[in-house]
Amino acid sequence: MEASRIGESIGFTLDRFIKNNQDQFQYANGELSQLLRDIALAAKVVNREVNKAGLIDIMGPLGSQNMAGDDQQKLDVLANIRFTRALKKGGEVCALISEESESYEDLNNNGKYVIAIDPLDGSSNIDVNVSIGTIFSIYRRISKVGGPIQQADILQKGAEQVAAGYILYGSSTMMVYTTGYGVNGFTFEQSLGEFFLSHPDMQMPEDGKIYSINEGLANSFSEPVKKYLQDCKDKKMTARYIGSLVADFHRNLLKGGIYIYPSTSKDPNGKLRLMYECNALAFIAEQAGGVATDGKNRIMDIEPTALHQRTPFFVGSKKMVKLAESF
Ligand code: AHM
Ligand code: MG
Repeated sequence: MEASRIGESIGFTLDRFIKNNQDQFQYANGELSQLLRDIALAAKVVNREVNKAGLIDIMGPLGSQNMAGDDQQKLDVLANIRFTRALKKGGEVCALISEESESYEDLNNNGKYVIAIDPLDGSSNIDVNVSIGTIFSIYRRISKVGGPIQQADILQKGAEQVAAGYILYGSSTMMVYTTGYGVNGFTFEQSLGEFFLSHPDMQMPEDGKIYSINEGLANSFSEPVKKYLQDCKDKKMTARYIGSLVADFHRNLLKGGIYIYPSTSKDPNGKLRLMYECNALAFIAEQAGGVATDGKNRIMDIEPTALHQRTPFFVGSKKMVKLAESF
């Protein structure tokens, strides 16, 4: 180690960062901060489970399916249990919407927040040691605290999010979140068991060279999407597709790029879920200077009508998404 680095500060912990920035939040009385800390704690537990995958019997399919008909993996179910438990104990959340459950779950009638979460996205990558992620959106409850949950609490559009983020279980584990004042990224330091601020005020490059899409499905894309892809090839852009939304998004956030999951002839609304996959990433993208649309409309302006509603998704660097839209 260089002499000048001896005694160097190891930086801000997530906890301290949340506390220091609490006043930015218009209803600042510590509850949203506590909620973010609960999420971080559950993330540490899930991170531990993800790292153990392969050593103990937690990989592979559970033999059941979630409501969308996807095969549930053991780790999906485990992550759902971990996040639900942490948020229930924390007490700040009245209702939890999860990819893993058909209906929302009542957690605490006195909670002021509603959360929509995909506890472990990219399940097909679990067994092969490829990055996976957790995605979350947080809303303020609309109905009176203490009373029953209303439909209006649950089906809020993305523009109403008060915070959103993701955890990426990758070559290192990161938590990236926004409360509407920019985007900050924290890297997990295993030996200390803490997230540290590693990526302050993240900005998505205005333009980029990476396009991320499952091109194996190209025959079933619409003509404009096919033309846009041809344009990417004509410009000799770089194709990168992990098939793990958080990882693909995170790379494009850092390097500049576009992620597309368009409508296909089989799935006219694409594959991704508005409430717990697209809205959170749209909020983060916009806060970092990027754009998120369904090809025509801003993702965060879509009024949800169902918990598990799907939407085509175009997200990434501003110029790239605008160009894709122009096709
Ligand atoms: P999941 O919620 O069942 O894990 O599916 C979502 C995942 C995303 O992470 C990823 O971007 C996409 O599905 C990949 O889909 P495909 O295999 O059709 O390309
Ligand atoms: Mg998912």
